[in-house]
This record gives sequence, C-alpha cells and structure tokens, in this order.
Amino acid sequence: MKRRNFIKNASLTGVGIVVGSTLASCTENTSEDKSSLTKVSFPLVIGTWNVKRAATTAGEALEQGVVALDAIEQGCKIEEADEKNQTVGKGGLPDRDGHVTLDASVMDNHGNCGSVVYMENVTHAISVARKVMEETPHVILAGKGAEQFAYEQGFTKENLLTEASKKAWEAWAVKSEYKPIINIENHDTIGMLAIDKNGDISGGCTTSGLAYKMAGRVGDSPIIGSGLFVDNEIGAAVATGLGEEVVKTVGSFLIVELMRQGKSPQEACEEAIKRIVSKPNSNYKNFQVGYIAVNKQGETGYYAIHKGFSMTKYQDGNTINIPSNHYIKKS
Ligand code: SD4
Repeated sequence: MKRRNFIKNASLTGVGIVVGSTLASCTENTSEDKSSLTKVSFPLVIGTWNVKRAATTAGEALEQGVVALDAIEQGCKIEEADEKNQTVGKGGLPDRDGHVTLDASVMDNHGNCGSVVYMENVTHAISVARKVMEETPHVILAGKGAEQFAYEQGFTKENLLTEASKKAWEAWAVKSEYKPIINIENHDTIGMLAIDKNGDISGGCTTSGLAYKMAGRVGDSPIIGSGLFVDNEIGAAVATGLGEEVVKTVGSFLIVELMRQGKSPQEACEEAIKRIVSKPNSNYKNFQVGYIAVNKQGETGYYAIHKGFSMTKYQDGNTINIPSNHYIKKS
C-alpha cells in the first residue's frame, strides 16, 4: 500500500499505527514514549505546558464530532479567559508601558491560516485570528486594525489588565529590568494541536507574549511557520518560549518539514531545538524554548532546551500532563 493511502486508511478508521520512534541519547525513555509506539486512536489533542482543562475541553468537543479547528478554539479560549494565567488573554502581563497586548494564530487542515498581532482590549485573540482567516482576504491583522476588526465582528471591548497583573508590572517597573528568564511561571503560552475523528489536523496558539516586552514587540506565536505550522498531509508543530529564537529558526515549519523527510515528531522537535542551541554564540542557557508536534498517524513528540517544560495530552477520554524529561541534559 502506498504511504499516502496507508495514512488515509488509518485516518478513516480513526486509528493511526505508529511504526517507530528513536529518541536521541539526550532524552530519557518514559512510559509515554513506549505508549506512543503502540496504536494511536483519534481524536487526539496535545498542548504546551499544563493545560489540562483546555485539552479536556478540546478533546471532549472532538469526541462529540466537531472538527479540529473548533476544538482548538474552544480549548484555547479556556486559558484566555482564565485571569490567573498571566501569559495568555485576560490577565496577561503587560508590555513595559503597561499595555496588555495579545498575539494569536490558527491554521486549519486546508492550509488556511489567520493571526492577530499586538492586539489590545479583546480577550479571545484566538477567535479573532480565526475570523481573520475566515472573514478577510488577509492572513495577519495587527494592532489597532486587528482590534477594530474584532469589534466589527461583534467582540466586546474589555480591560485586560487585572489588578494582579498591574501590581506585578508596577513592581517590575521599579527597576525596569527586562530579562527573558526560563522558569515555567513566565512561559504558559498555549499552543494546541488536534486531530479530529476524520484524521484532520488543525492548530492554534495564543499568548500575551513576553512580560514587559518593548512596546510594539511581536513574538513567534502569530507568525505562521515560526510559532505554528500545520500540514494536514504530514503533521503539525507549535512553539513556546522566547519567540525571537523561534522566529530566527522558523521552528514549527522546520519541524513539519523534518517530519516530511521521515523524522518522528520527537526527533524533529529535538532537531529544531538543536538548531537554536548549536548556533555559534548561542545564549541558550539564559532562555527557554519548547516545541510539541504530532504527525498524521497521531505520534507525538516534545522537547525543550531546559527542564520545566511539559506537554498535555488528551486521548481516549483521558487528559494527562507529561512530565518534563525531554530537554537538553547538560545545559
Ligand atoms: C513569545 N513565544 O511571545 C511567546 C511567549 C511564550 O510561553 O511562549 N510564552 O515569544
């Protein structure tokens, strides 16, 4: 059977057969790795960091039969609305001038995509990104234009700066030192990839970007190919961490292309991280980047520069957060 037909047949039965995965020596094998060598059933959702509620929402929607893009939007909206998550949507930490500005993107199984960059006053950036994709002839809307478009589409204006985020910003402003640090509290951007019952893949990504960034700064999350890329024939990838480093290596597109060349999602994520850390004069000890990826058969992978990154997975009615043991050990 030709590979494409094999994949198609596997998709139609809602089951992907994973044929093999070799992990590089710098990762530890876990039960997660072993289970990913067995049968994989759809629907399937993976998300960056510990986003169990979001992944469960997306997974349960898929079980009801919605398409992957709907599930992605529903899942991401959970984190955007959560004021306690200070790196996404409402309650996100502001830029250095005190403005909460959001970046988000979506990409569907037809290769369509949409994003918003540096958008203020609208909580559900993921939904506005989807509207850009579906209701405009464009791919990206930025700043005031994105915000204006959102109102035209019926979104309401809200103050996204919560008391907690305002206080944190005021405390930071005393010294105004900007350092992209690597701990998990500062990186909770939600990137989500889903395969629906038809075997079709979509993805999304939403963030308030780096805390206390320069006004006007745009990260990787709304840049298609950097923060997110989906090719329904091959697979998808999404990034989190210091966006500048992801943009410089066009990380998510790279991962999908590596999978196209035959690498497993795990191998492809590791290679994309290696591209960042192996650059001459790479300053990687001072920042974090993490990737998650899925291929057409439902095999998944994740990798980060530093300890602390994790992936959440919904499958077969269960949502698990997979511990962060895939990272470069000698950093
Ligand atoms: C950015 N990649 O704006 C985002 C930030 C992030 O978890 O992922 N935080 O650079």
